Amino acid sequence: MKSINQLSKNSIFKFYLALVLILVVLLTLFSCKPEEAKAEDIRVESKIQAQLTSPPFVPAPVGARKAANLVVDMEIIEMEGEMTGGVKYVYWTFGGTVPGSFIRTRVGDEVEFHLKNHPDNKLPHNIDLHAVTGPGGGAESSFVAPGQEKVFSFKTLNPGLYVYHCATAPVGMHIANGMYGLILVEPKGGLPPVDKEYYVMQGDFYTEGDYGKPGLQAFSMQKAIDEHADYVVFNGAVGAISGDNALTAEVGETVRLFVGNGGPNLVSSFHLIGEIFNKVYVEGGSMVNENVQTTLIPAGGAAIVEFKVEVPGTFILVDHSIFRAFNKGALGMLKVGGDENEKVYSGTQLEKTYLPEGSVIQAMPVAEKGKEPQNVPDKTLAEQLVHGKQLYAQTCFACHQSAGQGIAGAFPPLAKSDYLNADVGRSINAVLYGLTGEITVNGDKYNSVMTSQNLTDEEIADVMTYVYNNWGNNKTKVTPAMVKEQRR
Ligand code: HEC
Ligand SMILES: [Cu+2]
Repeated sequence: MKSINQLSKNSIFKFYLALVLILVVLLTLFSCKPEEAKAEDIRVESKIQAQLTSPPFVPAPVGARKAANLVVDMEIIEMEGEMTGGVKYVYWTFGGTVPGSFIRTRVGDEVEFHLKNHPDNKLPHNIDLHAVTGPGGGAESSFVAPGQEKVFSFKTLNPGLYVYHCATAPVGMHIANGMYGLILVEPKGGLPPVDKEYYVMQGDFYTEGDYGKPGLQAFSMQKAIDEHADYVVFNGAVGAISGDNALTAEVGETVRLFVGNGGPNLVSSFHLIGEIFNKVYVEGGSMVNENVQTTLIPAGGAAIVEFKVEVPGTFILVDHSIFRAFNKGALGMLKVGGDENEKVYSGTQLEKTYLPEGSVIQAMPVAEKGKEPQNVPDKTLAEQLVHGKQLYAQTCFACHQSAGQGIAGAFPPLAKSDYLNADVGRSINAVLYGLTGEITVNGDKYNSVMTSQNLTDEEIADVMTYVYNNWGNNKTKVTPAMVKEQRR
């Protein structure tokens, strides 16, 4: 029989043995680690030319590619472009687009950056890449005059999605004119494969004329300082990714959006109406959040969002600071094709009148206002135009926009609208009772919903007269009697 003393000696021995074993295992584990070299020590074996793409497209994934010496050729171009129908703006660009060309790298790449300032440009520029570890993110080494080229190199140390921008004084002005874009640093082995990838970047613009004021619009330094944006847009212009330019996908596909915010001032509450982000790489870094409705993208920041599309339809990208979406342009579209899936979404199943028990209200109370005394003399055209302009700003502006130009793919134009000019009764009807279903305006198809506008006969007459007597329309004078005739 063992004594108690012997027993405890035995277990103490076993305890020490176990401790030593654990230490040995840990040591061997750590000594195997050097394979995961520090990013700065990753060796590059080959030299390759980077493929750059214009938004909304991105270069092919890096996949299993080894770290390389990656040559980026970026050309700065100052050029006139269109902000929205009839509104021109002089953009300063990296690669001829806003946002600038997308750069796709992987951790450990040695990027050899060639920054070229086109000889026709008027100003010097440079580039600050948030993916760079070094003074100014490259800005100091890349300052380049028109007709010159600068070359500098950097090693990509941290995986993530990064903003780049010009940082030449006045910095705010260079960014406000469109000098920003995204550079992606993929982790070793690449990001998980998906079916579709797109590049979207928000920016705010400040013009001398207010939203929609036609003509070549100069940059307004004062509005920029006051942070009073006239335009807040995705990919540099109103409608850049809507209508015919919408992003596309098919039911069942997984979509990844690389979303940046160039600012210069505003942060984006990025949201996709009718979808939930399955994954968000928060702030473009390594932390992944799941099941997100709206993600905040700081000025000078980015996020990667991923989602699977389950049902067909048009999904609207917005900055959920929502006046920016409907009044300043921050609206894009993802059109998803494929078969309906009623398990996920039914569509309207029933539509009928809702009459609460005991209710005596049979019609909208405002409809009563349609019964106006007939002895009121009609207003003059001038009076109608003044009142109509006011009504337009209150009721129609949000969708049809300040100069009746509409928003491509979402709200049809009232300016020079063939639909409007062809049939005044039909147009009055649209305002009285709303309009749904497919219509064609100036050759473009719209299939959306305009709600009825709850206006009196006189108000409809005035606002329609205003619309008909502006923006190249046929100058019809609409009277309250004409509106009354359309009431059913
Ligand atoms: C909430 C957004 C919204 C508001 C507010 C709105 N509309 Fe519309 N409007 C639409 C949409 C969407 C259509 C297209 C409907 C469709 O696709 O069938 C449309 C169509 C029209 C059309 C026929 C198409 C065309 O372009 O000629 C007229 C005319 C019109 N609206 C006038 C007005 C007037 C006048 C007002 C203000 C009193 C107004 N709308 C307010 C969204 C709106
Ligand atoms: Cu610049």
